[in-house]
Amino acid sequence: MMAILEEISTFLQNGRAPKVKELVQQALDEGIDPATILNEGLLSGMDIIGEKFKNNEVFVPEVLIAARAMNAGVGILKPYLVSAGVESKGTAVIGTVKGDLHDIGKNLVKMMLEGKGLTVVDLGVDVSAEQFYNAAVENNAQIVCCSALLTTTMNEMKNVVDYFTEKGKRDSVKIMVGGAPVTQSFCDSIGADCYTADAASAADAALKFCQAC
Ligand code: B1M
Repeated sequence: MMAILEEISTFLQNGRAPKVKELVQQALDEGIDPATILNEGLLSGMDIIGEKFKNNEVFVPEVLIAARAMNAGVGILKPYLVSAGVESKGTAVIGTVKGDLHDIGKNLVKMMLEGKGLTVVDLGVDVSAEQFYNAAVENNAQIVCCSALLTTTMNEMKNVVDYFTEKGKRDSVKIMVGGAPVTQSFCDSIGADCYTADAASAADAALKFCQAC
């Protein structure tokens, strides 16, 4: 791996947001591809923190400051990853499901959707089925994107699907699901429309749905 990407990963793990920003900018100036900086610098650092968190080598405060550094780095990359579409190709509502506060992956999905020219209504974290439903109706959205990072909260996605069914609106939106514990078979079992493993594939799938509308 290139030295600067390793440095980005290390400073991210140490939660050094200003240094991460500076290095991401430097990597861009050196002509390194933004997706490479994201995957091999920022996300690789976050992966290492995740492993350490799992093994009780670091704890919530360290993970939080690493997440803050991650967001700072993504902020610098955003204009390079998102080429603003002139005309909106469709509308998506996005959020992290009820009980779940993880938003880094959700923010990446949002960014990639915007990069494909979709209008995105971001409901943030801890979003209930009713909030997803109300926002979809108010904004006339074609797509609802649910993110979950916990095995305990992913089941909330079933409530989202069921809520749209109860309200008689299930056929007018595509419900997309994703996040680390989510799988294709889970998606099938709750009756959602689409599972994708990463943010870029989510954006591709969302665009296809909008084009088919
Ligand atoms: Co938490 N956490 N966390 N955490 N955290 C995990 C998820 C965990 C796997 C860590 C571990 O034990 N190894 C574990 C979950 C275990 C499980 O359920 N199986 C865990 C736990 C247990 C917890 C707490 C319960 C800890 C505690 O308090 N005891 C607590 C829960 C709080 C809550 O939500 N109610 C908690 C808290 C936190 C912090 C607040 C400290 C912080 C979140 C900060 C924030 O998001 N602003 C945090 C973090 C950062 C993590 C890890 C380290 C990193 C998550 C992350 O951002 N990854 C994580 C360990 C890990 O994943 N390695 C962990 C990077 C991000 C880009 O990936 O979100 O997966 P991800 O998104 C990917 C794909 O999944 C996909 O696209 C992205 C990549 O392109 N994707 C979609 C995501 N959403 C999608 C939607 C789509 C399609 C694709 O379509 C709609």
